[in-house]
Amino acid sequence: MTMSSVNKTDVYLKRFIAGVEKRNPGEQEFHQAVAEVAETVFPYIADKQIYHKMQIMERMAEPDRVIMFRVPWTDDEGNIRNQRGYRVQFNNSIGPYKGGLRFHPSVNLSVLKFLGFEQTFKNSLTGLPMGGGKGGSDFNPKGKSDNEVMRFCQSFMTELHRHIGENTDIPAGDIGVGAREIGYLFGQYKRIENRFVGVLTGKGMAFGGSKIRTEATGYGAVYFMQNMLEYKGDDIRGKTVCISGSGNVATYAVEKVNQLGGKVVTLSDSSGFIYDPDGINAEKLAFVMDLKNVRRGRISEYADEFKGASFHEGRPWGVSCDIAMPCATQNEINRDDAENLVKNGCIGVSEGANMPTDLEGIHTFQNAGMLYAPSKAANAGGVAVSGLEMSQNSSRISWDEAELERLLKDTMLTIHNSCVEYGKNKDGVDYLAGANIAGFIKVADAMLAFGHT
Ligand code: NDP
Ligand code: 2IT
Repeated sequence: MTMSSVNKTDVYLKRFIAGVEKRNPGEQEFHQAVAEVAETVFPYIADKQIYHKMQIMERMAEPDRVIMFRVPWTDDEGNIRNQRGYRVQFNNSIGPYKGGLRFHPSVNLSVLKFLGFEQTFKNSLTGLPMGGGKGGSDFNPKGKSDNEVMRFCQSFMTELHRHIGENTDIPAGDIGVGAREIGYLFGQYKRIENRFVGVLTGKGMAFGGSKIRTEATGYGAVYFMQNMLEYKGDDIRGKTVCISGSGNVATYAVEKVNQLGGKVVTLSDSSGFIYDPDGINAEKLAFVMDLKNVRRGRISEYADEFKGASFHEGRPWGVSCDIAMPCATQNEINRDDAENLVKNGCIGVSEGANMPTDLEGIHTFQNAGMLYAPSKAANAGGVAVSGLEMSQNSSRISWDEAELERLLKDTMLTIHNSCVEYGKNKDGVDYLAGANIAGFIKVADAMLAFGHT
């Protein structure tokens, strides 16, 4: 690119971001996600006038539709409670809307639009025919009884059912939505519609679920890290890993790191983190899974249970490690956290959570020459196996575990190689640019084919 084309790209980019900010006032997370993609896609399309003429990025930054609804439910004391439910159907250019549901008090339109936008690119990277969507509620499952969670899920689905379908929009889990919630949601869909179809993924094995789906996001994020290391002639074996979160993604990331010969020394939740210099082995991991999934307790209990482990307030990024895997939530690594990781010798980051690193944190990693795997590539294993669950449901078959794990592993390698193809430069691989551009091309070309839609 010449100097003047660089300047022109910069002008277009700034104008585009300013437009997004103006049209979506106050939606900080959404602005952040769009800016992160635009910073790498605008230079790529600088000399491809058709994408500008057809306003592709402008249209991609606008959800197809947003559905917002009231979710009344009754708590165990008989009080009527009221929550807000959402489904953001972001883009169905390459397949039906697909993406998780999040139940967390922080859920709002900005958060779900950022997640739906990201999901569109992520799903494109998987190579499967899935568009992007996301939904959820500000309902807080923490401290609620099973019956309260059930009544909430039933009320939520009583509205959502009319907007989704196995060929229209297929939700799944995310923060606060796991096996228990998917069971209640699926049961209510089936009851209202009187149809047994694969309208949700992450289902239980007794009613159409897929093997490996529960493990897929965490496993996939570790495979992605292994792929980046192998590309440089290195390996995860013997590496010390800091992981945040202690939910679905974090716990299965621990399991795969252990299988590949690494050592995980931290886990966290919203109260703080535990540090275990001896490593979180299979026995300790089984304790964490029972604690989080069955007893629904706090990660601090780990430090009471295992000698040598300690609990600390805050986030785990001050602990010295070779590899960091944020697997809790968005914006959990800022510039200070990133600088700490670099200073302590961390060489690679694989994002299990969605957008866990803010823009300054990302630039810090990139300037330090670290291996940085953005979430839309690193955590795509979860939705990829969801896509395989959809295939199994529609053909009424179920594949075995070995086959699904092979497919997951192959998918993560294919995504890695797409990032290399579009992100390779003189200094190595810019995985962020590679993921954004590779994800963009397929969706953009489908939109071009549709004309002015
Ligand atoms: P879970 O609900 O199973 O676990 C979430 C974990 O993150 C908990 O330990 C939780 O702690 C912690 N956490 C949540 N919010 C915050 C917060 N605001 N501050 C600090 N800690 C927090 O969710 P998942 O493991 O499914 O999801 C984790 C991340 O991975 C999310 O970003 C999600 O979008 C992403 N993801 C999930 C996929 C999946 O298949 N499940 C697929 C791809 C991405 P606490 O209990 O204290 O709230
Ligand atoms: O962010 C994600 O990719 C998910 N929460 C999983 C979505 C899915 O449809 O499996």
